[in-house]
Amino acid sequence: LPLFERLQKRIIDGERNGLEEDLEAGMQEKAPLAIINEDLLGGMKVVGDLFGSGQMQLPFVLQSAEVMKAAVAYLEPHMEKDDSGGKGKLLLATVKGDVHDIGKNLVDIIVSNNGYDVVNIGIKQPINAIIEAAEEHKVDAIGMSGLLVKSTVIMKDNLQEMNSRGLAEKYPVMLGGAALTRTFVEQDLDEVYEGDVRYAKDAFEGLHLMDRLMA
Ligand code: B1M
Repeated sequence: LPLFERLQKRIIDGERNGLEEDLEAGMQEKAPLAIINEDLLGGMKVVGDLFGSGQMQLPFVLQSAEVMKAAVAYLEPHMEKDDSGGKGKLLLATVKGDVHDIGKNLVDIIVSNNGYDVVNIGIKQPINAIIEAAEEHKVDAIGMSGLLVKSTVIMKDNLQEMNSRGLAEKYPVMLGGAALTRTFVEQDLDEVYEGDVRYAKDAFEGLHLMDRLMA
């Protein structure tokens, strides 16, 4: 197989042997971010489709996710970056009950490589932990990720909790993850939250949102 098709197939098959060599060769031809966006994410999409249609079992999805993470970790140090920080601070968490973190971690990489400080508190984070970390680190905005349909309900509860604690004015919120839609966030949840709540369809939109918020 040609190099970039092979890289994509590695994600689908969860095949890690030889991954670094292929990524090295790939970086001779294009930027690390282009490899992620054009090749690796396509592989994850195939995995999602196969799993969703019952053609792939969960342990294999996990293997694919691990190869994806290893690939991103290998490419990350080679990315162009302004990691000086100081443009603003974003808290990132995957919401309670949800373990999906590949997308959240991509947002972390893109936003922190572009001059922001990111406090990434990980997966399965209840709203108390999110608020506590936001207050402790004095962040400018809160980002919540979730891929499960039930996570969209949790996000709504979280926004209500922030309203009731009087934190809505203080924290603009950015939401992302495959189960959300722009309409759900920017119309339905916008009516719930007393502060500013926005949808980011991908990591770059997350960065642009931060740029607008901090302008
Ligand atoms: Co799960 N899973 N999974 N899974 N998994 C999905 C989400 C699913 C859609 C698959 C499917 O059925 N086709 C489905 C959800 C269905 C639903 O809720 N209706 C599903 C399911 C059912 C489950 C389990 C329940 C399976 C089970 O146990 N029976 C279980 C849930 C466990 C839990 O959370 N409690 C589960 C487990 C797993 C693994 C552990 C095996 C693994 C996760 C590994 C990990 O993340 N460390 C996994 C994976 C890999 C997937 C799929 C295949 C791929 C997700 C992914 O990483 N995509 C996924 C299929 C799909 O999404 N269509 C699926 C690549 C990633 C870059 O995309 O995260 O969407 P994404 O991020 C994007 C944007 O959404 C955005 O930016 C990124 C791109 O730049 N974005 C943000 C994301 N967060 C953002 C935050 C922002 C801004 C933008 O600001 C804050």
